[in-house]
Amino acid sequence: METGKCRRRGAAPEFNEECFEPMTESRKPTKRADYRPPDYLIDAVDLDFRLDPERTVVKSSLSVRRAPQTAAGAPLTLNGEDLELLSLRLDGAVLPPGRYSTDDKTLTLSNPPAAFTLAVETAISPAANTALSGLYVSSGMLCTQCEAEGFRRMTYFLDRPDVLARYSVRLEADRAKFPVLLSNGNRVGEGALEGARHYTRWSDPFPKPSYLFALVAGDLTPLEDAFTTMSGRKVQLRVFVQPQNREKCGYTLGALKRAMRWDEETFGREYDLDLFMIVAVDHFNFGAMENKGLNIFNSAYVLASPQTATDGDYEAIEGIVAHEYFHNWSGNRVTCRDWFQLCLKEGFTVFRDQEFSSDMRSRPVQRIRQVRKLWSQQFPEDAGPLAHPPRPDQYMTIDNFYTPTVYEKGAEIVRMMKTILGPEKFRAGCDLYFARHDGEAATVEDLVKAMEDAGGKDLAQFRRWYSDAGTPLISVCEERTPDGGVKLTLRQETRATPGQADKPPRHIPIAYSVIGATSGAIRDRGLIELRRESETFEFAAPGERMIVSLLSGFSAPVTLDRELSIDDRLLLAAADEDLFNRWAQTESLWRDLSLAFADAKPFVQPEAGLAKFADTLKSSLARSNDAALSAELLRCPSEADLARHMESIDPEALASGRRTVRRRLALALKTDLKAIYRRLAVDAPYEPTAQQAGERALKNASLSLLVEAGEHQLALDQAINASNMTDEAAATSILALSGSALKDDALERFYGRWKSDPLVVNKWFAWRVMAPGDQGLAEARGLLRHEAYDASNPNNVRAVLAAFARENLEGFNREDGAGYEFYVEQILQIDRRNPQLAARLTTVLENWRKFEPIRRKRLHEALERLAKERGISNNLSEIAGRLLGFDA
Ligand code: B3K
Ligand code: ZN
Repeated sequence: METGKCRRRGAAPEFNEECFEPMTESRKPTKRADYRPPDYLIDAVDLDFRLDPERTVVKSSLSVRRAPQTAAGAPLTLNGEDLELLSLRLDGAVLPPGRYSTDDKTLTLSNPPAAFTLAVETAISPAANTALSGLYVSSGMLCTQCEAEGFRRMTYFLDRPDVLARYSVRLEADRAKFPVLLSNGNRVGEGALEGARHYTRWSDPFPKPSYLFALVAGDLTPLEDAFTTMSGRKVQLRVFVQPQNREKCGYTLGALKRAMRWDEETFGREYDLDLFMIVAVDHFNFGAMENKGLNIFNSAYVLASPQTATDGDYEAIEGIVAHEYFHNWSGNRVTCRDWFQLCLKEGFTVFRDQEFSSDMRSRPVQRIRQVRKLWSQQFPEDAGPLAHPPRPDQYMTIDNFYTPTVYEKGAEIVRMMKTILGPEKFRAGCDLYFARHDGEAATVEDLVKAMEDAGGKDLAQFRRWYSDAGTPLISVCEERTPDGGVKLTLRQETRATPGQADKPPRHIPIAYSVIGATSGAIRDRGLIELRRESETFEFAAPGERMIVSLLSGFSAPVTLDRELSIDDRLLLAAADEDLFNRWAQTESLWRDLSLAFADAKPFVQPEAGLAKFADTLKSSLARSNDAALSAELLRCPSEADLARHMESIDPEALASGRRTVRRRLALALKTDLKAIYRRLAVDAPYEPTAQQAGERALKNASLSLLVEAGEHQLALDQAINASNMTDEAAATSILALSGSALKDDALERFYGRWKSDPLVVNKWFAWRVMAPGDQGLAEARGLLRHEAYDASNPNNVRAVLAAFARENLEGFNREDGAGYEFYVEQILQIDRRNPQLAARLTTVLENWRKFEPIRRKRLHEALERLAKERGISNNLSEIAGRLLGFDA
């Protein structure tokens, strides 16, 4: 029995609130508290696009009316950026210059009537739009991205999510270059025009905010299917891709149909238009976009064939297709009142796509992947200078708030509400929310209120999850009671984050089970609802010593600080009924042993611990009947994952500690791993099923350790003979990252084979920059000049620069600071073309204060250089300022 003392952590760290945001007269943050409903409403919009990559003319006719609360004569201010204003008419009459004014961000009508039609004509240049926001060119096609504030880059508008209008759209373009012309809703007309041009007309019956508008023009081919909804309506489904890719979108179409059926069965949500379209584009700032009826996707999340996509790619496609489709209700039918409520649509929709993937695949393995992502992306954000509440209070640039906190923690908050209410009441809460707010722009508060009303539970304290930043730390103190039971004292504490010094206690659901230490039998299970700063819970003893397993299924996004003996940890790793917790114990042993061998964390008798851990892994593998789960058990956390647990990051020590533990365990398990590898190496025809994917994952996890134990040739043979991309990519990347003498051979073969497929080449770029030792920088520099590298494509930029900075801990964080200098140079160049991408790349440096002093100093210098550069974008300046401003 552990009898650790109930400890209190040190005082909250100091922070300088004034430094949170570098503020000047001209740059003031937008604040949530300043929200006011719009002064004017726009009921209908008629848009007419004369499309041309060099100069597109946009005619817009807006039916405007004064909002009930607005005083007569109040000015109307529309948003607009980078626009050439050609004409402006009010109720048909040209507006004289004295009746309106413009600046670089707005157009203001000084004294408009109560209701009127405003006709605006603007010109824009899609070809010059390198920011990929608004209307731009990608591989010869024209496409839009309007969320969050891209619509204003096409025409003047009330570009805010609480202005919902009905859109009708006419698109006109050269027929040969742009044979397909698409927009939201239903196609209601088309025809030929003089001069080899043509047009289509679209009408969307559902009022929507401008961020959900979309258009696409290009030479595209659809893959088509149909879906009959639960009420018997037939919906046409079309996935549009460039003609050469038509064979690669069948999986996407199937995933869409599965998502549509699942949302009916699980949430009672039915699709509402007669047509649903997905379009793949090559140049895209993120994964995909949920425009009403016309989702636009990064082609990396549409195109897949067994030869070119891995099991991981298929899984990502399924999840993202579902995510965007689910937005049709959680985001489109019920949208956000303002961008501070982003988490309302994103957190809820991530939760919905996570549940979908869990139903399609292994639920425990999906939970492991979700939590691993949370740990690697959201926990560091919460622990550093970019920490912010899931519902932020202010922003300089909303683009910078599409964060792991809004998405992943947002999903965890919805999951906790389900855990607290139970599945039936949670579903009733969702139904109530959709029924109450259909067709409206809602708030986070509206969702919680619906849960409260339907669930009959007070969630007042729970709301702090939305308003407070930071990850609660729960210290666990255990004592034996006189009658042999266990008394657990749980104390919660959340450290200060930017702008939030004091953190009142939160309402935290902690699922638990009680396990007999000798028998391994489950004695009890239930849910603790921790509400106070410190609370004690007692568990009766049914005859043998018990271990209480806490946080089953990772029931809350918190960190546990708990001392358990190695034997108790191994018992939980072997016997916990909760498979997530079984994995979590296993992963924590991989981690703590690696840190021990890196001299970064004490471990009682690490040699003995390693030997016992090897035995537990062997028996877990022997007993498991879930191959995907076994693969997860064999995975040592990455160097970046381990670094998060170091007081002062020393990349070389970490790499060496991790390598030692992997090698020692690989040698101890070699016979078992070989047997697994041989058993699973049978080459069945490839299917992207969860079952087959799990088996390939286990085979390749075994291969990875076998290479660590010296079996390099096995990997090269697999790379050469593989009949699918999963096995080929796994073998090639294992060699590339191992530093094996066979690595160059494997990488050369791979490129030679796939150089004509840009999506596959992105994988190869990432492996090259992840080269072990100090080769990464030279590789990254070289690849920026590579024949296959397109600096205007964010997928390429991420595959080289983000992979280098995020995944190559040793190579990027060289002691001489050359990695940082290179990275900052690149960010500054990218910022001139694409500020969203530049700012996103900069967030990789959020953990700069966690490094040992020499690297920390160099990182500080690099960040200061960024922040001081003249003329950088607001996006970049906000991130650089926040990184430098807060000392966590
Ligand atoms: N809603 C989009 C993200 C838009 C990002 C804008 N900077 C995709 C998604 O989350 O579904
Ligand atoms: Zn989303």
